[in-house]
Amino acid sequence: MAAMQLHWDIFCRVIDNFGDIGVCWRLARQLVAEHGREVRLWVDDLASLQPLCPSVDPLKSRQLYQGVEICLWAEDAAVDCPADVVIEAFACDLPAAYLAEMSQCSPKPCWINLEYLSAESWAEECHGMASPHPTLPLIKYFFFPGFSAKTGGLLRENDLFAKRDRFIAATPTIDSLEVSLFCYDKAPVGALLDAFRDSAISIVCHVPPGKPLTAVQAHLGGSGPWQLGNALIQPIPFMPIDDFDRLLWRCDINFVRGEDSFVRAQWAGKPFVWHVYPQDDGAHLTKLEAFLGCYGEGLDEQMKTVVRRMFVAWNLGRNIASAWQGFVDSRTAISRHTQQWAERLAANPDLATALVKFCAANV
Ligand code: TRH
Repeated sequence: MAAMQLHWDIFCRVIDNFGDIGVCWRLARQLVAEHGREVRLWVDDLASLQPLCPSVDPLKSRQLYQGVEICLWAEDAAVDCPADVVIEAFACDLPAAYLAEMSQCSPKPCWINLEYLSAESWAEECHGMASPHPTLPLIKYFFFPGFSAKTGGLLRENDLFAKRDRFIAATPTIDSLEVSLFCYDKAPVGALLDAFRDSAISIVCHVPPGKPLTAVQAHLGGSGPWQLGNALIQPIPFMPIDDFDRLLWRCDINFVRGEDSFVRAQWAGKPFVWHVYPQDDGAHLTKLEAFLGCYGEGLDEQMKTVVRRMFVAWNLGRNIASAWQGFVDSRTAISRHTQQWAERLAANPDLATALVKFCAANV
């Protein structure tokens, strides 16, 4: 029986937005809470973690929070004694000195490259692939999150559904349709707001700060809140990460983006619309189609078309009014399907558990 790999280092280089750090924070916290690991989370930009975890002090180079040792990954940071498992998040490149030290360890640390989430089939083919370092006696393994048992699965805390269901049961509903709007600035927000304005049902739309609110303000002017016909467009503050889950659980329809909020909306079991992180070469549209292909399983052809039209309209910026009308008219059926989808996904091991098992098998 391999010795328990107690010490884990997670390295996170924040590219932009919040998803990189959101994913790494969730993983670090879960490894501590559910797997008894001692985790150091090395982050090059603590200011990006602070909005998600307000108790984190962005000026402290080392701090312990929720059992995780949060370390500022400054270029000259002395990253001492490599851990038993080293997670290089999103191919962020480990510090050269740390890599050299890893090569001196015996046994060698298990070195994981945690990849971005994709529903594309190549993620299954590449999941678990070993890549020997060109000059050092080290092997890096590619670990792909995903929606099937042939991948590393998705981040999911073991009490997530119970917490969700308790919250929903205890939260009074309002007469209006509650919508959360978390998107990139290139989303066709103006067209969506026009559709909300013309809506026969009353809507409350919650708009977080940053790119979503900027896009709303560009269309409506001023700083809000705004009453557009039956729709109240309500700016909200950026929430701590667990409060954001509760927003997704409370709303009837969630517009989400990137990777982490995209996954959390699926766990919420409510209709959601995904704004894919835009890529210049259009690769994000391939990611979108791949996801629609697997999420659509179990939906009848008419519903598949309704969902696809909404996702494509939102990502391509056209036909929003008609796509929205079809989507909102079908929200009950889509909600039922999304709950079943979440249950299906939860039948796979969660990503943290899959990682622990993979690393134990690749000491
Ligand atoms: O912020 P994002 O656009 O992050 C993106 C994606 O991760 C993308 O895959 C990556 O390539 C790019 O960064 C560099 O979207 P995402 O992934 O949803 O991450 C947002 C995080 O912010 C998520 O963990 C939820 C959290 N959040 C809060 O905690 N509170 C809030 O109020 C809001 C709006 C978000």
